[in-house]
Amino acid sequence: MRAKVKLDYLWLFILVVSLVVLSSCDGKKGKRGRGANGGSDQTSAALATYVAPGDLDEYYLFYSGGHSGQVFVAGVPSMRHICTIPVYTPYPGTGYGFDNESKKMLGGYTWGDSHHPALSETNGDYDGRWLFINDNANGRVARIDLKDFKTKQILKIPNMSGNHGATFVTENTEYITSATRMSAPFPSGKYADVTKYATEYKGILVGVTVDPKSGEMAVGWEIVVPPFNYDLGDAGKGPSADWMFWTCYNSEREFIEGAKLELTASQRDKDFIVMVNWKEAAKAAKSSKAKTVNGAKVIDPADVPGIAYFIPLAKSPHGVDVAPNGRWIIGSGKLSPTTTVFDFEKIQKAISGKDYEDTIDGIPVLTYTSVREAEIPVGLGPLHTQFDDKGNAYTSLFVETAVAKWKLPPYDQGADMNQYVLEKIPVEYNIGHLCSAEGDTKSPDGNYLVALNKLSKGRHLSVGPSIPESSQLIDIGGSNMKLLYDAFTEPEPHYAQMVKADKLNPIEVYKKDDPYWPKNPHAIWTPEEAGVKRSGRKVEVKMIAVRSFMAPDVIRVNKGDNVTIHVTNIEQTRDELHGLAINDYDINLVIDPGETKSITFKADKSGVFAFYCTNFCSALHQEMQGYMLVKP
Ligand code: K7E
Ligand code: CUA
Repeated sequence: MRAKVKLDYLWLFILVVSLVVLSSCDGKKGKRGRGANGGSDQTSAALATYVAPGDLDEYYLFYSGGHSGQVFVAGVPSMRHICTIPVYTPYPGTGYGFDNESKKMLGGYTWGDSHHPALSETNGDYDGRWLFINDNANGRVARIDLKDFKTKQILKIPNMSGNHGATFVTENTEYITSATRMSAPFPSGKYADVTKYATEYKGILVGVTVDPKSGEMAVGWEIVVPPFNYDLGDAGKGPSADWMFWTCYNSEREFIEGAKLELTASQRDKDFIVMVNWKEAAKAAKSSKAKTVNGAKVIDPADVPGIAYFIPLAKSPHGVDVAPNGRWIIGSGKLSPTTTVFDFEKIQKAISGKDYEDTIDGIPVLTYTSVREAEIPVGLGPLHTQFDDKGNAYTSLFVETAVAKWKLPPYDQGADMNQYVLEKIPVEYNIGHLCSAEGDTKSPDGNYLVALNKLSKGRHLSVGPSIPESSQLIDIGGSNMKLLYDAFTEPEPHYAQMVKADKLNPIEVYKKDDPYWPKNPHAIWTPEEAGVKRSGRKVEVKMIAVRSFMAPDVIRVNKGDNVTIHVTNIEQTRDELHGLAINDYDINLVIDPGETKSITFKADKSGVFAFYCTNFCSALHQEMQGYMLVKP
């Protein structure tokens, strides 16, 4: 059976325009540089981004690394890359994924697909404590501690298939959001053919709780929803603080083999935003209405009236973004040339008046015309929206390859909405997300905006067929948007977070006995405590590393022994890292000052294997070595 596909003209038009735009990106090398901007503009742009040697940037920019599974950190306005934080992927540079603890955290996976970083918030403002990020491929969320810029927890969410609608935090980091982009048979592990898609496949919306002290994440509740594709999310603020919002497409609830989802999922004029009251969900999870499935408290919204609602939105939406005041909810249907503003006050009125146009699987659909404030003709391919401090919004236009600046409500009665689209700036090329300074808080700074572009053709020296992603820094502080700088990253930033640098307070070393960090039971601080202990076939080594030796420097084991080495770097000086590499054993630990790391392995190759410090630590760094003797 084939789907009856209604290819409307707008859809065709957008497809054609997008192909034209994509193909015309080629070969415009350097044109914007000298031609369009002019000399004096270039000088002022250069000055605006120049951070003199020894000076510091004003903001941290945390980019997601997409399928690299990492987070990239840059400074703004210089846009210089400062560090890479490995999250879902081993990273030899920091030894991540090699020691026992981080290996265990990775849970056997070698990669993840990180899309949406979210800074923790207190009272709707970034508090500089943690950064959360999702894994779209393996249904996980992770927490990075911003005291040491390291991944501290990876939580696998049960029943999750494609965790894309994550991570977005509530006003006081009570919850982070998660949602399935690809519906699947529920509960996970169940088998059902795709021919049963409409009935056996389900989506889930998830509230992940965050411990206010430790940051420890746990699955709070899961809500089973119709088999749509739940895409992007955002948490409410101010008046809408108790709610979470996600867009969804494929409300046709079809997956027809060979019929192309891009067509079958674009038949209806409208898809939806789904909104969930997380306070009500938390209550329901504790009640008899919740069932435990694969360890998660699962709620059927049909059993809990008032927990969830659908809001109709132009078809195939991508981004949903809550304005700083929490009243305007902005959704963008990527096949429509408009972005839609919903009024949370009207939403509340529609809910209390039961002003529904439909009900789907027990979830009421609010009447579109009752909750919509306005449709803004921003341009072609609207995806995501960010905000400034002057009541303006900035929407990325993928197809038009531009950023549109427009005015948030109020609007004059019956006015031509075109007048509220204030300005557009082209970007090179085909923007996905954008990120403004402090953009997800109640009080964005309104000075910088970064366009995260999908294509960068011809904007840099060629490096073969696979080229870097482009990020463009735009000044939004004046009356006109100004392009300041092109920067490049490895694949593939989706979203980013920009936070005032002085909100973060990273440590310089792990101070001995600092109560903030859990005590490592294997830490030692003197050469006297170091040594090799054997019990049966188990060998345990306690090692110290300090400029410029390792103790012990000889480890004798027998072939087939199970060996564990705990290394403590007893330095208390900043940036005095030591490494431990064991030749031919694929072992690579990197230990920060004051840190202890462990590695367990089987000595399965006999012979003599040198070990050494990998991190250049002093003039006598080369001398920091020893031998592991594996007796046949
Ligand atoms: Cu790339 Cu947010 Cu995953 Cu849009 S998403 S572009
Ligand atoms: Cu320690 Cu090099």
